[in-house]
Amino acid sequence: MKLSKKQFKQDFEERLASKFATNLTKAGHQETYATLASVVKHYYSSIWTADNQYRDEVGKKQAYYFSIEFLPGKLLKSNLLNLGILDTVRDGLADLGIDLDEVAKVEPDMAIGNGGLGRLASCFMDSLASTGFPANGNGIRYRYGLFKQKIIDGYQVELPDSWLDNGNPWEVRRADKAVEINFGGEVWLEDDGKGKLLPHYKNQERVLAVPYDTPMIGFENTTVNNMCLWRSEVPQDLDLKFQNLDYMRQTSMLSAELYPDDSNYDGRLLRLKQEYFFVSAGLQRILRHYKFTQKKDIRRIGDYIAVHINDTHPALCVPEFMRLLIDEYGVGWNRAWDTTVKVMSYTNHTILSEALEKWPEDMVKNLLPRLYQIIVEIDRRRTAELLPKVGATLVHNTRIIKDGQIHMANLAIIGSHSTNGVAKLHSDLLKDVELHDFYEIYPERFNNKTNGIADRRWIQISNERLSGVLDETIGKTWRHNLNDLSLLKHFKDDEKILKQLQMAKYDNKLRLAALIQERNGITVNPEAIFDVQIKRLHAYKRQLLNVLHILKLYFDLKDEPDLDVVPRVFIFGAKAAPGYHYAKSIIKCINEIANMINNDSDIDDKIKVVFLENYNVSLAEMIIPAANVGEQISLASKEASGTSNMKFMLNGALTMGTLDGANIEIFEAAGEENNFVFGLTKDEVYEYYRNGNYNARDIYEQNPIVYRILNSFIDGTIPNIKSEGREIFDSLTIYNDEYFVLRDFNDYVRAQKDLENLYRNQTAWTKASLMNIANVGRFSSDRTVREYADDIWYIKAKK
Ligand code: TH1
Repeated sequence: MKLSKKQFKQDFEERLASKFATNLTKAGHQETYATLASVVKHYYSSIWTADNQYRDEVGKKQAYYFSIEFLPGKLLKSNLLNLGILDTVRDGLADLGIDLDEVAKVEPDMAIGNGGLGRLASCFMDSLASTGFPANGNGIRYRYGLFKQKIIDGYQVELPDSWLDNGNPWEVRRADKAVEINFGGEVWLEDDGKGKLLPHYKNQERVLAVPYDTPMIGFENTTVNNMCLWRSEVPQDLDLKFQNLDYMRQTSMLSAELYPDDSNYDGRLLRLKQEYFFVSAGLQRILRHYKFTQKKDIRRIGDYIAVHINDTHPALCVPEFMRLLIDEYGVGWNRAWDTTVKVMSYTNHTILSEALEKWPEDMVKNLLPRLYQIIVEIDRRRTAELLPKVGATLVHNTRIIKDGQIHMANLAIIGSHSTNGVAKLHSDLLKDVELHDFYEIYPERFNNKTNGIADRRWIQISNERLSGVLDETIGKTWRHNLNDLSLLKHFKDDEKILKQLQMAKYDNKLRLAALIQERNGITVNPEAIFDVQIKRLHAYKRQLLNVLHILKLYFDLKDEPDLDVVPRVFIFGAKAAPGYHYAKSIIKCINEIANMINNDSDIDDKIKVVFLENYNVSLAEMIIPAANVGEQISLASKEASGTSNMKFMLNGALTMGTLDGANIEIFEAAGEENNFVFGLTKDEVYEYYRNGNYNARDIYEQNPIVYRILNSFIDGTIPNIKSEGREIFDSLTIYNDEYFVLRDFNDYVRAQKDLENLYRNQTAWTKASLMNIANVGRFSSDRTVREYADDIWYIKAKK
């Protein structure tokens, strides 16, 4: 949009006066932020309304991304950037004596997601709008987002994330578009006199779902999509007998909190209720909107909408869409089924068995009696149809209802036309191993969509310093098309450019060093290697491998204080699921090891270990631009994709990584020689599984370095750990090291040595860094969403 600085300053001052009855000299940070957001909202609202109007008139197909998590972070700067007014507003505020960066800090992170899965959904929201696709989000407006993490005495303590306390300037409550959701009770079918069976209900629990819409603004275009988040409330016309506090409490619980689980399955009833709640609400709104705006035959809805099931959490889309079509819109079973399969598509994000959702049959039957009937019928018809075609074994292995459980992945695959994994390796594993039986039956449904990241947020907003260097070197077209970063290759031997890249990195390191000083009271050397591992704490991600290497360096230096090492700062950020005891023990150990090393005068600043508390999107935006190395060290086959690996690459960090998830494609694109590859391959891991011959205890007993490091967890070397050290020791030596940490240790140490040697040659290092930036283009989520649009949703971009 067009906006002059003068106009902006006038709008801002007027709004400050009308909204808060104050002025520039008296306004506090909250007032300044709320005023700015309100002005920005005014700027985009006409574009938003116009785009909605256009869609209703043109009636093109739209996609709906159903996700139980979104993780947008802060919206102020990204809205400014996408509207094309970031610089104008920054300058205008500066004239008024206000620092935009300070104002931006006031906005709480929107953290209604746990990690990669939720962040991916938000990257897609940004990219879908920015590439002009009509595609909207659908989720839950949790009153409390992902918990805030405090580290107290080395332990993780969880505090509530009450992010809505000061209001949310971006959302619009649409009470007129509320829908009703029903749970429990009894259902029976009665003939309607015309030979059709219609359901009748008794004693259902009624809940009102109220939508809150947040605009997803495209980058310098006219597309504004909608992220619709549902809040649960008590219906206004509720029977008096239900109007009690308990009912109120129950109802508001539904959208009260995000499950702080990252890929660990937690089978609580409330979670199932949440899943049905946002699925039913979203589908009801879509169908109503279609009826209202298109006035076309409901049986053609498959030509106008696509619904995406992001992991299995929204898999109830399949039976709920069937229910709505059949019971509410009078469509026959066969037509409804064909439409459902055409409309739905599903992404699998993990093969970890503990994350595969299964619900007890009785639970579904009691909570969602009509859906249960429909699921049984889907299962029955499919079994009858396929038995003669593919035989009993395949049918049995792929049934939706098995062993008294509803298998949500099976429901999603069977009820949709597309199942995709999130990186090549992961998609291959789905086809060849994990979902092989489904692949035999429906080979045409399987495909890969390698994840991507919203590059605008992960460089233009978070790394202005590097963005500036790029503008001066290769022009600005990369801001619109990330593939243009390949122009940088021409400068790989240009010493002036390499120097500038180094200086940008150094400045970002200074900025992070100041933050570390402020938050942790640790002084770090900005010349040191900034070696970063930031992600959820999970055994398969192997933060422990990183820790063992740190301990090795520490003992080496204790033995030989004059050892010639390149100084390193090891930086961690990680939240553990509150119920994940082992992960919490690892956090405690990292913090105690940090204390031990940081306070050891023998070590000086050769090694520093920093655990930054409350890792979230905003903190990632501070850390990643300053990283020299990103640790992506999961056991091969376990990390479906990973996405922080792509953010590090974009910001010129080198990857220390295994051949897992999207790392493989990163190494392919940027060159193995410009990164550090180590560890078992997926095939070697599966070979161990087949033979059952992994023996961690042998490694512990036979490798004196490993022996000494592991003993330090239990012999008092690391102060202030008790049971935590023992737990970790036992997990590796007695319980046979589930994720092969010890097996990969030697090769990891070797790769770390290579890394250190390369860093000694700053020119060679920076060249490798440049090659990572120059080859990152395909990891833009603009590319990913185009593939979804072309191959799965069949939607077209505006133009
Ligand atoms: C993550 C995967 O672990 C990660 O590898 C991938 O990059 C990311 O999804 C995006 O595709 C997952 N997060 C969750 C969260 C829940 C359940 C399963 C997964 S898989 C709650």
